[in-house]
Amino acid sequence: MKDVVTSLGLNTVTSGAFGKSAIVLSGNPVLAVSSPIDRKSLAQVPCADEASYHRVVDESVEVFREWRKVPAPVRGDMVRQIGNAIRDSKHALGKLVSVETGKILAEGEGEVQEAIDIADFAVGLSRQLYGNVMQSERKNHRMYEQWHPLGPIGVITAFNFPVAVWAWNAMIAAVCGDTVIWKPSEWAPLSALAVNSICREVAKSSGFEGVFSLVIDDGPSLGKLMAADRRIPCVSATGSCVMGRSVASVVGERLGRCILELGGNNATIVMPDADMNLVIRGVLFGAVGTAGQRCTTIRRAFVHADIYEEFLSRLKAAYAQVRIGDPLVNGTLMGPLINERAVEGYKAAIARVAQEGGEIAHGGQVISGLPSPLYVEPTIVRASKVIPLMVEETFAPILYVVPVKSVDEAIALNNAVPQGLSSSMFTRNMQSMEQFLSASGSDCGIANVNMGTSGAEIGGAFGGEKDTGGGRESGSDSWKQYMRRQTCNINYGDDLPLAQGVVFS
Ligand code: UN1
Repeated sequence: MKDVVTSLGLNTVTSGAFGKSAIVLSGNPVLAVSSPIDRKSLAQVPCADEASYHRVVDESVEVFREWRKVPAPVRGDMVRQIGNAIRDSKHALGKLVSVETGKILAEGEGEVQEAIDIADFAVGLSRQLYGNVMQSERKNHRMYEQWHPLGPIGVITAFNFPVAVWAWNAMIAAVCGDTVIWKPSEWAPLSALAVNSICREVAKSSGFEGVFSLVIDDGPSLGKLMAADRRIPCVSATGSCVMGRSVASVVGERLGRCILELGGNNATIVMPDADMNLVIRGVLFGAVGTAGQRCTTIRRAFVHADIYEEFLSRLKAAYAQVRIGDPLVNGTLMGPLINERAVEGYKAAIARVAQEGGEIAHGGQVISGLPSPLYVEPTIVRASKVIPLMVEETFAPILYVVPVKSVDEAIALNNAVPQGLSSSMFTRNMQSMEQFLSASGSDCGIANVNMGTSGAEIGGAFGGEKDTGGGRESGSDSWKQYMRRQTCNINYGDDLPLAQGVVFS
């Protein structure tokens, strides 16, 4: 397992702070990284301290001053080369993601593909940073808007998508003319080091190595500095609602910009006319994939009473087939949770199920006899009505299944949680589908039909409402958040007409 760490040169990391170049850190705390697969040590990474953080940000500001002047399509060409370089290392990076986070190899590689896809998207975007031209009400006047680079973007990422979510921000920010300062999760610093060094290597040949900087920390301190840092006009943060609230209040206090992608508590609705083969496959991937540790994981299923028992028995049969174990082995569908704290969260939720009136229909145990104590059974909880546990997001593979009688009831329950990231409905009925997608339907940022809640493509804007934080990343027009809009008015006449017909003479 350590082979991939060694092959990427991560066994001898000497810096956890990269600005225009690597900053030598001596005497700083060291982050001990081990794999959740077997809890064996992978590497020791020096943490950046406050002084090196400030140096990195100063350098990022300095690089930004030049990078913003490079024509956007030229910036796009650098991102094209980055996409290709990541493509060349797709297998190694995918394996590293698996080793570091415990997700299965197919998902590790899928995540790297997501980074490649957003790089490709960003290349095209670099020629399409369009502004509008408006019709002026004044004679001989022209009015239009243009988009300028914003500045260094702070990107705080979570452990579960240690490459893709950063890439959603970084590839777009780079073509927009911004620089990027990355504070990855202390639970997945190696994937960040590897992908960041590939990007820096490519950027170096264009003379802009410092477009991508990185600071590694063993806790939230540097993220907090970043939130308060006026040199960073925009902070994009992915993680828990608690973390997001703290980042948002500090960034808000200084009137900075925030892009938040926080907790999800996603539901799927299964109608009696659904194709059950699709349902079972979709729910299995959505609830068990990445061991339930995606922000888009299906955590709640509202299933029509007419098919409730059939759904449960077919899903239980599918869960019984799930191979749990080493995520690098072909055929494994579920690897370990990220760490002991996650297992504690799983156990605490399971312990509450019976107290709250639910019943474990499948799973519910931590598995012993595997190479680390972090493997748990994917769990199905049957509940005749919503129980308080379902309102919280437990970052583990626990699915609550509740019977419903109508589309209205299912939509109301879908919306009855603080979070609003993703949602889905399985149906072949056009009216049910349109009701789910209507203004009085799902209140989430993502609404899918005949598929689960996870596995979004990069082309759409990704994010959610309410406690999910309201941010949108990745495709569509998310790029606008990484730029500043300027409305320009030009008078090419010999008179000075005033707007609204005001006469001032
Ligand atoms: C996340 O869990 O933070 O839609 C991101 C998905 C992935 C991204 C998940 N493309 O499931």
